[in-house]
Formats: sequence, C-alpha cells, structure tokens
Amino acid sequence: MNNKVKHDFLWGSASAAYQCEGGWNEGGKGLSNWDQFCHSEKNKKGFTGDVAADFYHRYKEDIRMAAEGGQNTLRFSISWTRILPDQSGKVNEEGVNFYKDVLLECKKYGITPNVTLLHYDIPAWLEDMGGYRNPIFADEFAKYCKVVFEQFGELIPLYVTINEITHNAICSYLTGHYPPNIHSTQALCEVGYNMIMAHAKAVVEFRKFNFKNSQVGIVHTTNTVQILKDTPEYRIAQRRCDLFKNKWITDPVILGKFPDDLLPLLKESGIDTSFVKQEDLDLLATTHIDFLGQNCYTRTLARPYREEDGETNYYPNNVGAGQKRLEGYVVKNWFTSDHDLNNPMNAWGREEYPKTVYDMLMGIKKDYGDIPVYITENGCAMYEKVEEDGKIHDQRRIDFMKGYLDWLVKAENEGCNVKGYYAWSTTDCYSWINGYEKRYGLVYIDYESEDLKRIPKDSYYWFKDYIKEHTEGE
Ligand code: BGP
Repeated sequence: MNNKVKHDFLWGSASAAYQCEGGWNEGGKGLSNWDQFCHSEKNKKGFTGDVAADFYHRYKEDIRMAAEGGQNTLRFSISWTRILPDQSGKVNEEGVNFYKDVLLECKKYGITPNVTLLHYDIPAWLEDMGGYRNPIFADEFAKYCKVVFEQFGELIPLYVTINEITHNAICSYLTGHYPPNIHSTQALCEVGYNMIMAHAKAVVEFRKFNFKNSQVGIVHTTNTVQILKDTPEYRIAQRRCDLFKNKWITDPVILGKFPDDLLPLLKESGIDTSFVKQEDLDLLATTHIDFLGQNCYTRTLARPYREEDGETNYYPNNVGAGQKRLEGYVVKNWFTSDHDLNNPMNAWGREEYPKTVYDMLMGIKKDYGDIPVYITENGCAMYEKVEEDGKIHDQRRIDFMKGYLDWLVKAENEGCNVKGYYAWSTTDCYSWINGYEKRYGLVYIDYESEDLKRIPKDSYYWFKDYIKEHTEGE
C-alpha cells in the first residue's frame, strides 16, 4: 500500500445549477419546477435559489478558486430551461453560450468538467403536465439531452444523465417535501420507472454521436445497507432495503435489467405494476453506462419492519439541530431504518460513518466488477460563521473528509476502480428545503455582503494539501 492514488485521479468539488447559479430569470432562461415551487405558498421557509451563490455571474472567480485549491475537475449541472426555455424546443443561444463560457474557463485551468444533465430541476411546463409521473417525461428528457450533446459535444468529457433518481423520487413523491409535493407509493414507483427510462433513452441518444472522447454515466447515491444483528429476518430486511435504496437503479443501468425479486415484491405490496412495458425492458437491455457516479454521505442501517412502524415513508430532517427524529425510512413489510447511536451524527440527524465509502466501493466491485466509479459527492453539513480572525475554522469538516478519503485511498490501493472524488460543495449554496443555513462548501459565502464575498475555509486549504500528498507523482 502506498497511500496514494494514481496520477490521473480526478480531484474536485461539485455543485448543481439550481443550488449555485441564481440568475433564475436572466439570459432567456425559462421557469423550472423549483422556481415555481420556491415562489409558491408551498415554500414554507421562504428561501429560494433566485440568487443562490450567483455562479451565473461569478463562475470565473469560483473556477479560479477551485483551480488554485489544487482541483483538476469540477462537477456542475446544466439547467434544462436555460437551454430549452419553453415547450417549443427552440434553443436559447444565450444559455448555450453561458455554459460554453463556463467550459472554456475550465479548460483555461486544465479542469475536467463533469456535467450533469438533470439535477432535480425540470421545466415548469413539464411539471404542470405531470412531470416525472407522465411517461412523456422520458422522451422530453431525451430530446433535451440530444440538444446538449449537439451543442457541447466533446467539450464535455463526462456526461451524467440524472442525479440521484432514488432521492429525488422519494423526496418529490413519497415524503412530498420537494415539488410537486405528492405522497404516494404508487406514484413513487411510476416516477422511478420513468426516470430510469429517461436515463436509458438519453444513453441511446448519446451513443448515436459516437464520441471518441466523451463518456456517459449516471449519479446514484449508494447507501450501503448494513444490519446490526445477523439473523435471517435482518438479512431479509437488508436485501429489501438494498432493493429500495440501490439495486432498482444500479442493476438496470449497469446490467440492463431490474432485479428478479423486485417486481414480485412490489406486486405483493399492492403496487399496480402495469406501467412496466416489455418494449421498455428491451430498450433497457441494450443500454449501458461507461461509469458510475456515487454520491456518498452515509450508510443505511436496516432492521425488520414491525406493525407499529406504520406506513411507508421517508423522514428527512430539514429542521437541523433541535429536531428529535433521526433521518430514516419505513417501507411497510420490507424494512425500517435502524440507528447506531454510538456513532457521531451531524446536526441534521445523519450518521457520519467514513468506512461506508470503502464498503460501498468493495460492494460495487463484488456486484458489478470493474466499472469505473467516481465519488461524485461527499460532504459535511455544518452551521458556520466567520470567526474573529476573518476565517472559517471548519475542523469538523476536515476530520470528516479525512475519514472518508483515507478509506477511499485504501479501496483504490486494494484494486477498486475508483477514478475521482468530488467534495460537496464547491462553494456554499442552496440546500433543498433547508435554505442557506446548512453549509457544505469548501468556500464560504457571506450572503449578507453585497458582492457575496467568497472566503476559502480551512478545509479548502487542507484539501489542497491532501491532494498533493495522496497522488502518485505529485
Ligand atoms: C445530494 C444532492 C445535492 C445536495 C446534497 C446535500 O442528495 O445531490 O444536490 O443537496 O445531497 O443535501 P442537502 O442539501 O439536502 O443536505
């Protein structure tokens, strides 16, 4: 073990259009579902992404700072409605030029762009037609992706179709705290299925271009599922939790088919699975991804479901310190989340468990062989403020990142095909529903200041040193 990753490892940080761009109604951009939701009375906290980190106007500064922080890659997303503002399909040149400028700026510093086509924000007009739940979503998404491939081609070497299908579908259609605020297990299944098909159809479009220097993948958030007791009941709960959290995404996108035990279990749970079409399954079987992006924050602990756990739901913590209930899931007759209270939790009730990155990478190797993997997000949520010396001393984030990164380096040294790591997030930004108090950035943003002043945190400098010390040939 040399404690270093290969010389061409990608080291960087990540963001998403709605969370960092701002400029919500500038440059010919159309309305997205998040613009619509945040401007409606359903937005109880009142925070919006209207300005966010103002990346739309300050991208040069942010890209320069990332490069100066030793990063050789950046992950960001394209806002669908900046490219196609309305249903007519007419391309918005101003939007295209904005992303071309961003890509040029990356090139200037030798930064490899890793670009997500859909990170939670879909057009408002499509949302009004049923959004992800309407099967036309898959075709509309593929049309938009085709335009992006045409416009940017090999300027983008790493294309991600969709960010976190599971989390997005669960929050939007099960818990219902994300737009369109629906709570229905039937809808959750339909939406998940349509998103997989949207991904598959986008991959079909991508392959038509025969790019030599661009690859396509998807970003999933794997929560490695573990159990605290090794009994047959716990192992059944573990498998069912793994199906619910991971395998219904990773199996179809990597192996081209849904797990054999999934549909029978859904039917047993009263789900009408008539939305599954043979022609879709045939198409899915022909698609494959070039790489897998894995967002990695924590693991999931599962235990057997009990009557008193109640109905299927996901309980997020969007309140932060003070909320008593820990983050977790109940899936009726499948499993319920378990908790190991000996481990540290963040203020939002999420377990911090660094070894999960190692367990996850080993699990992928076991189940899917040597598919290239990028850790597309990993980050530590904190309440933060500028200290008297004008700096942000985020030692807790440094300890968090060091924990996860040491396990990542170990996995790479032991033969896992992990090729990159992205800290969430490049700068502080909007956190879905939580607003701006929940910070993740390597760079602090003073939201009170007129010019949204950027201040690199201690973790920004620490990350730069870590990259140097842990890359071969540095
Ligand atoms: C992931 C999302 C990101 C980001 C992150 C932190 O699920 O892909 O967009 O938001 O989680 O989550 P949160 O802001 O809810 O704490």
